[in-house]
Parts: sequence; structure tokens; C-alpha cells
Amino acid sequence: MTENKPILYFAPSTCARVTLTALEEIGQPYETRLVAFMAGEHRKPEYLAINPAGKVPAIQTEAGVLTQNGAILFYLAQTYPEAGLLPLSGDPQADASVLSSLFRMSADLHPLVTRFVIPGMILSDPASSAHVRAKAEEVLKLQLEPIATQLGKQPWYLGDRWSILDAYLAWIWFRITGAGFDPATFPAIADHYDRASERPSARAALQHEARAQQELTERGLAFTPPKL
Ligand SMILES: N[C@@H](CCC(=O)N[C@@H](CS)C(=O)NCC(=O)O)C(=O)O
Repeated sequence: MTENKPILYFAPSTCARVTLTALEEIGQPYETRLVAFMAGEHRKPEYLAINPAGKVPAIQTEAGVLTQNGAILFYLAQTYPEAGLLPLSGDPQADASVLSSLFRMSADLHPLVTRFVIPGMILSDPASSAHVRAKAEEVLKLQLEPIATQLGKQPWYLGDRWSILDAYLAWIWFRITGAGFDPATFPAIADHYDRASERPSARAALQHEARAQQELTERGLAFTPPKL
């Protein structure tokens, strides 16, 4: 870590985009380290020393290393309250309810995204891919339905104000629609995605990713999506 700037370990298009957006929203200097999945860098000892689970995101701050998007976002929201990442108040019930929404993204929706987008990650028999994807799509629809209903009544996930949960939902939508989930299924979420993507922090995060993608391409390590 240089000059006490936080360092984010990330890869383009992954869920680390949510943390990247949070750092852009905070507006303080930070650094990134690109983890090249195609070179297996996430499984190498250097990275496993940062995150033994071999996943991004991970963040290194002067307080230590944190992994898990939800925990990182909670940490950043508390450390930089002026950034308004999450509406934390100190009230145990209200704050736990905010955490519940974070867990909904990371523990309920993200695993379904993985099963829908890259079923091969959890299968040894490629012949089962289509079944896993179909089931994941069915459950994603069940899980996204109440969110779509909510977004039909309010502009942002938690109400009238944007929060980092909107960036999380936008990343989930980006991943599943990029892998064939029909955006017309939930027009309210499609509209939310468009609005969330216009936010300056979201645009800056995408630009950061584009530079990383360019670097990967130059190194011959651009991600090749697996056959669905
Ligand atoms: N529960 C973790 C999940 C992180 C995760 O699955 N990250 C993916 C990218 S979206 C990853 O690094 N995958 C590489 C792998 O599992 O090998 C979190 O919320 O941070």
C-alpha cells in the first residue's frame, strides 16, 4: 500500500465492479491491482495470501485486508459516511436490515448469477449445464420479481436515494442479461440499470475496467467466455 491509499484487487466485469463503483463514489485516491483470471493469478500463492478463497474483490487498507463484497461495502460505508453508500444509522434493527439487503445480493442473487452465466463452475458434467441454467433462470425470476415490483414504486433499491445496492443490482443485471436473460422480463429493473449506469461513479468504474481489459488483451489474457 502506497501513501495509505486503499488497494482494490479486481478483474473487469466481475462483482468487484461494485467495490470499484464504491471507491469512485467516495472520491478519495485509491489503487487497483488487476488479477488476471486467464493466467490463473487468483489461484497463485501471492494472491491466495491476500484472499485464500481465490476470489475478487479484496481490499487492502491500513487496517488490513478485507474480502467479501458485502463486508467491504459495509466497511467503506462506515469509514466514509459522507459518501452515502449505505444509510447506516447506528440503530441495530435498521442497520441489520441494510445488511440483509447486502446479503440478498451477495448470498442469494450472486450464486444464481454464477449458475446462470457460468454453470460449468459448479458442474463436472457439461451435459447438465442447460438444466442448471434453466433452473437458475427460474429462481432468478422468482428472486427478481419482488425487486422489480419495488422498483416500480420507487427509483432506487432502498427508496428515494441511490445506495451502493443499486450498483450491486446493476452488476447482477449486467451479468445475467449479458448471458441471455431477457431484459424485457423486468422492464423496471432494465430501467433501473440504465439510470444506475449513468451515475458518474458507475461510468468511472467502467472506464477503469476498460483500461484493465485493454491491458489483459495486450497481455493475451482477455477473458474468453465459456460456451453456454
Ligand atoms: N461471496 C464473494 C463472491 C466473490 C466471487 O465469486 N467473485 C468472483 C468474480 S464475480 C471470482 O472471483 N471468481 C473466481 C473464482 O471463484 O475462481 C463476494 O461477494 O465477494
